[in-house]
Amino acid sequence: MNEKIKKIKQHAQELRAEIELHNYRYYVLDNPTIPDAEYDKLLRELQQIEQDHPQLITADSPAQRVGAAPLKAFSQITHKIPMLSLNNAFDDAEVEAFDRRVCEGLSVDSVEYAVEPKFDGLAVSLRYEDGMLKTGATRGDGYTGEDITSNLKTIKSIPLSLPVRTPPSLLEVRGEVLMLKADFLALNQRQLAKGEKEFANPRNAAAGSLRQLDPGITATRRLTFFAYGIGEYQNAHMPQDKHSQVMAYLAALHFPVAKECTVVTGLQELLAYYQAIGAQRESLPYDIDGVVYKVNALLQQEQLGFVSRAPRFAIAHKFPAQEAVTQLLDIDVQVGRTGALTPVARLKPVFVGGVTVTNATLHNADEIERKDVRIGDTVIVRRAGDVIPEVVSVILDKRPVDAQVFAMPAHCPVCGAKAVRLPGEAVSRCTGGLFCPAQRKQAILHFASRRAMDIEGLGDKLADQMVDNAIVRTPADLYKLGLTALANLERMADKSANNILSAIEKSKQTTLARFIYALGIRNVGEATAKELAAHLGSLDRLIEADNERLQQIPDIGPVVAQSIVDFFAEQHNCEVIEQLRASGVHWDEHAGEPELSSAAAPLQGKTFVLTGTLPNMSREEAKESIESLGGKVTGSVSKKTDYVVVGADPGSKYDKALSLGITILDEAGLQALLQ
Ligand code: I6G
Repeated sequence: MNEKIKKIKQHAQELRAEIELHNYRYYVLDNPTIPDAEYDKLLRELQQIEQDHPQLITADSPAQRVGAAPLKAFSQITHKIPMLSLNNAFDDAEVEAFDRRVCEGLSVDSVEYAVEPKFDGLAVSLRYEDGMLKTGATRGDGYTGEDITSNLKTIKSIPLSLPVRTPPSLLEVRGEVLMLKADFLALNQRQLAKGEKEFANPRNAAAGSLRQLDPGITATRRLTFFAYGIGEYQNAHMPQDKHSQVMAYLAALHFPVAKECTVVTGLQELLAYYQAIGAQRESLPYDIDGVVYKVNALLQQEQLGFVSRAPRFAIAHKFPAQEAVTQLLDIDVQVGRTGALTPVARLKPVFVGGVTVTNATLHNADEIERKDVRIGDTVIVRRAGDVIPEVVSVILDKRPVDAQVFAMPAHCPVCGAKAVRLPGEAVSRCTGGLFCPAQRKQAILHFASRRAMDIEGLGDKLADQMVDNAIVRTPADLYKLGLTALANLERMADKSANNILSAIEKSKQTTLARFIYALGIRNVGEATAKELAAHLGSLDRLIEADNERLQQIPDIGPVVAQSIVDFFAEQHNCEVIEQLRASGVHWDEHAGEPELSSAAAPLQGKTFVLTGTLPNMSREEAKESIESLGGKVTGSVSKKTDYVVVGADPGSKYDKALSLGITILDEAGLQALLQ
């Protein structure tokens, strides 16, 4: 090789290392350090070199992630260590039984578990030989899967080679391939734009993308990988004590590991983790269908062993299914607080997302048309978390011949006022304003709701009666109510009327943020109300603020600003506010959030050492968080160290911590502890 080629080879190698590091920062740490254009420049330069000098191409070159030729069929790969399935638990009692079996099997009272979200994706195995990604396979039947190496190589969060000088001679990494919710929505938009069929959910989209014979197609679909464990390995510096340490080892090798992985002890902490992840489920960037619990100590895992095709040391605790099939019996139209007319599907009752659902939103006329929903259809209904159930799609094969097409009414079904659909808006609105009883009821319900003025006991039945009997027309009327007027309502005894009056009285003492939210200004939700209160500090400043001033507040754009200006320009709204203030509704204009008590120092006496780069927190942030709860951060590991927090590329402190058996935390573990 002449000198010039040697230099080019060296430069190509540097480019590869640099590009893979940027891939890691972008796709795994979610913390890019260069602009996209700069990254593209590096990749183009490498592509050019490899095009000009094909003899310099390496198997782990990021320029070769895309470009493998389409296959005729997938070949088979045998998993030497089978990819088993997990047993499922569908309720707390089944988890309790699992924990009891584990404790009895180990003759202990309580067990430490490594816990993680269960991704709704596809299990795969990645085989690295001498540090290079050689093959990647689907789980298949657990013993034999399909060789999808070229497709997996297009996933940029999967390392093509291991970033260590002396890699294991063999390492199989197991994990799940999935599509992030945001990438799924973007893909479906592209599918629609091309006139192609949308995918039903991120899992189907990920499965469809991974099973492409042409890796060029897979490369256009943004897939993500998360490691959950290992298979075969040889000559690896593999931690031998705990599963959580194995996960930290994989994170140090640049494999994506879910931030939510952590360690808990005993049944109560398992169930608390399930609740905590369940509460976050909707806001997570990926779909999950449960959580996984694994006995953390590897020796204990071995002791427990396997039963038929599943480990005894692990279980998946599943969330209730979020989708179900039922029949659409009719479509009604509901009138919302802002007059929006929403078509609502009346359904044959169906159990989904943990409750029986009888109604589901159809959003608006465009959505009904796009999904081609007709009365009488068999439909898929989705209820995710606290989100209103919705009709996702129609099973066309099951459409009866007499299924009826639905048309939005031209008039408000409650007050009869004209319904209009403004240009650019997806919804029709009732033009009746607060003369429309439906809008009045909704305004009062919103005003009284828990996150607004929190008037306990004022639910939809009572709001209906108050409006129908004309004893309440605006929220201000609530504070003028007397016992007789309330007690005269149907099914309202003196005692419950008194309770409502006390709740109304109690609500007079509120906060500015709650009051702003309670007003029901269009486009002003709870978070925006908090921003407005924090930045303006007084209601009068909010009333006086013009569009320009409002837009100086973070997260407030022209649409929200205009809604606020329009709201206060309406004389009627200002009168209601004055009446509310005159009735004694008040708040401390400059009160901030309550300070944390200085006694809250749960990490008092605990010593931490930080090593490596954490995915989301800087070292300073991690140190500050630990110290704010009373913990101490030191620079070296000793027997006195309680926790070593390990990020990517950890130093010798990590090895020392392993040798001393000190608890290793990754960033998610630290976050859990801080919480
Ligand atoms: O932690 C895990 C997540 C998902 C798993 C797992 C899984 O299958 C889709 N499967 C096994 C066998 C184990 N852990 C041990």
